[in-house]
Amino acid sequence: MSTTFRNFVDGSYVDGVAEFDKIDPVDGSLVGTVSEAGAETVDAAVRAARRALDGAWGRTRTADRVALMRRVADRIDERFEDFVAAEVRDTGKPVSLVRELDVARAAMNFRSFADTVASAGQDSFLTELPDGRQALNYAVHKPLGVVAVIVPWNLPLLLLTWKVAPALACGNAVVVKPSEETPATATLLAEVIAEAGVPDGVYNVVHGFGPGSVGEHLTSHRGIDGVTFTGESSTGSAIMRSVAPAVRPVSFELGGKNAAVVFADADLDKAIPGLARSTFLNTGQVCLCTERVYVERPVFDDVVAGLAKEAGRLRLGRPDDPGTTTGPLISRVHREKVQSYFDLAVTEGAEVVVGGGVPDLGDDLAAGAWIQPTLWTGLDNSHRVVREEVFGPVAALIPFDTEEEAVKMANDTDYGLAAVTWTSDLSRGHRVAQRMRVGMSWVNTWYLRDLRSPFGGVGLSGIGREGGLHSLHFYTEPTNVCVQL
Ligand code: NAD
Ligand code: 6OD
Repeated sequence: MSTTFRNFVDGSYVDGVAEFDKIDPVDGSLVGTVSEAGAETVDAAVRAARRALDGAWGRTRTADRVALMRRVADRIDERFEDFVAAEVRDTGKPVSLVRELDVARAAMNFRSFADTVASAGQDSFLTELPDGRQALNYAVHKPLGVVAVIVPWNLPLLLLTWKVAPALACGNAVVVKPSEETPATATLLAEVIAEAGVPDGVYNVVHGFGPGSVGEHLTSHRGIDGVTFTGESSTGSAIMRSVAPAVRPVSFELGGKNAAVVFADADLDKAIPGLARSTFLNTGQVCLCTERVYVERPVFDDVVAGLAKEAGRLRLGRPDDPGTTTGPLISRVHREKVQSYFDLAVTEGAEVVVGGGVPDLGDDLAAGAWIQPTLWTGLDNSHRVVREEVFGPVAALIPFDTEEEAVKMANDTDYGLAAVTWTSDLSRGHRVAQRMRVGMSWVNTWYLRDLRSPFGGVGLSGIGREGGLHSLHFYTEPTNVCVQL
């Protein structure tokens, strides 16, 4: 039976103005039909969100919202396998990965932001004037309002809930636009949020594309009070232009061209599997993935050989096969982009250590979006494939001779999202990690998360930080109250 993913507005599933197909990247089969929202659907969603804020939702106590967020988390746990199935169908990721990462984090996002909001304090100041008068200054933190939440396809539920959980915990109402590639989990979350008791109009979903479609209708709507967005840097620029006339705040988590630096003193038994994980996890489709690996010259050949061996161990296959480690890319369109970088790398003089093409996985999977994990040597920072985000399972390995040179090469990028330093020298680990011009700098690990920590990027990688209290800063507007005593 074919599924239709419908929009969710003011507590009901509604049709939009057109339909498009959602294709399974595993084998090219039809997952279902998506109901594309029109400008009027977006308008209805924004108005519903405003009504919710003006009504009972706008008067909820923090403690009640915290309890609701915990109920949403519990309900996600109860419907865990439904979310897993939906995410797997949309993305083609291995089931094990979706269980461990995507769906587990969705519940954790709601619990973590419930805790953060429950325990958040605030500053107050006793102001003393020269003439002896005193005043008490404090701030009330009000919800930002109607928040547009626009998310990509690579970690659809994880990234959606990373934004929806703090937004709702702070008392906002949201209009969510999932990626056109991954409509399923945002739609299912609507059911779960309603079942948990969140009132109508607080969580709305509009499906469709970006430019000239739902994304643009939403970001240019005068009824929204802010935009939180995760996706490509160029989309971030377009959204900035769209919200500029109304001067709305934005929080942007954008692209990356992340570096790993491996010093000769690193424990290679840990560094090489660590590099394999940071390069190939989710078929390289994590914004934090490593695409540049700088290796101290004495261990360069060992690291190249070790990482190539790890790449050879990856098993591409159907999501429900327990042996599968690696799924397809999200779509044939994205594969064309990745393949264009494969061609460019060769033109730019790369030596292809492993991969570089499309695997033959048999007739069943021939219509999928499969790609080979790929490693290059023979490139440097002047090459486009070392400067532009590929967003696939690829890395260029480049030797270095001094710590100074390694830091300089790692920081020689327009992006600034994440970095990894592999070393056994603790002082060097701290020193190099701090010098990285990025939002997140890991040492001897990668993508180890504490949801209270600031998350975001510098340069082309974003604006602002989310996570813990940083999220609360974006999703609330403080009003300073000054009372003369
Ligand atoms: P994308 O920018 O193409 O799309 C993201 C979302 O924006 C989608 O829902 C899309 O429909 C929408 N969109 C596109 N154009 C729009 C417009 N003009 N107005 C409003 N909405 C618009 O990104 P993608 O291809 O879905 O995701 C991959 C990109 O996301 C990569 O660049 C990756 O690095 C980045 N990303 C960054 C982070 C982070 O935390 N920094 C996390 C995940 C992904
Ligand atoms: O783990 C997170 O909270 C997060 N925002 C991850 C982003 C990954 C990018 O693809």
